[in-house]
Amino acid sequence: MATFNLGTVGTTPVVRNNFSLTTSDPTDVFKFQISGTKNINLSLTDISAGDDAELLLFRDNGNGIFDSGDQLVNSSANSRNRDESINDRENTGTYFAQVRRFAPGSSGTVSYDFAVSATTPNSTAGFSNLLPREFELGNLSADVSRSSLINDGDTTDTYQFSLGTFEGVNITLNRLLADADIRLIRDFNNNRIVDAGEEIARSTRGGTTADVISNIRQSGDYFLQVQQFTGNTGYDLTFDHFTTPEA
Ligand SMILES: [Ca+2]
Ligand SMILES: [Ca+2]
Ligand SMILES: [Ca+2]
Ligand SMILES: [Ca+2]
Repeated sequence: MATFNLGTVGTTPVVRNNFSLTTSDPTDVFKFQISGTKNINLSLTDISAGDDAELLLFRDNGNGIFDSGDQLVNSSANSRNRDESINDRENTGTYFAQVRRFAPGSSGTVSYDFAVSATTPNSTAGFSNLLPREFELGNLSADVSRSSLINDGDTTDTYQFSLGTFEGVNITLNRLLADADIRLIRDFNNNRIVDAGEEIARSTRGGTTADVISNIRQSGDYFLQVQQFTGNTGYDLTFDHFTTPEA
C-alpha cells in the first residue's frame, strides 16, 4: 500500500493523475488535513477501460497513521470504470482517501486520476471545483427530470449533459426544503477541474426559492452542479429541452 502525503488541502484542487493499482499493490492512500469546517471534495476519474476502482474516505483516530482505528465516513463504489465522487462536510482534522482496485471488475493494472479540494460551506463560493461524471445524462433530446438529495454527507451533485446543434435548455432546481444552488460549467480544457472562465452561469437565490438558469443554446458538453448552501433537502432538477434555429 502506497501512502501519499498531500499536506493541508484548501480550495485549490490537488491533482494526482495517471496513478495505478496492481494485483500485488491494490490500494493507494492519500493523507491530507483540513483546517476548519470544510466540504471535502474527492473525485476519481479516467479509470482505465475494462477496470473498476472504488473511493473511500476515513477520518484519522488521532495518531496520524492509516490504521484499523480510523473511521470510515463516506464511500463511492460505482460499477465498471464509472467515475467515483465524494462531497462530505467535515471538521478540522486528518483524513485518508483510499483508492481500491475492485478485483472482480478489473483485469491487471488499474489506472486513474485523483483530485481533492476543501471548499467553504454555506457560501456561494463553496461550489465544488471537481467535475466527476456523477450523473450522466448524455445528449439531451427531450425534457429530462431528476430527483435526488443534498445533505452534509453529500454536499454536491454533478450532472453531465451535452447539447447538439439546434438544441437549447432551461434548467430549474425546485421542490427545495432548504437552500441549494446551481451552476453551469464547460470544462473547456477537459481536465475535470473548474478553471477560471469555465463557469457559464449560476443561480444562487436564497431560501427555498427555485433556482433557474435559462436559455442555454450553445452546442457542446456541460456540467451542472447542485450545491448545498444550508441544510439538507431533496430536490427536483428539470432540463427543459427546446429546439433553436441556429446551428
Ligand atoms: Ca489512524
Ligand atoms: Ca467503481
Ligand atoms: Ca477545466
Ligand atoms: Ca438557492
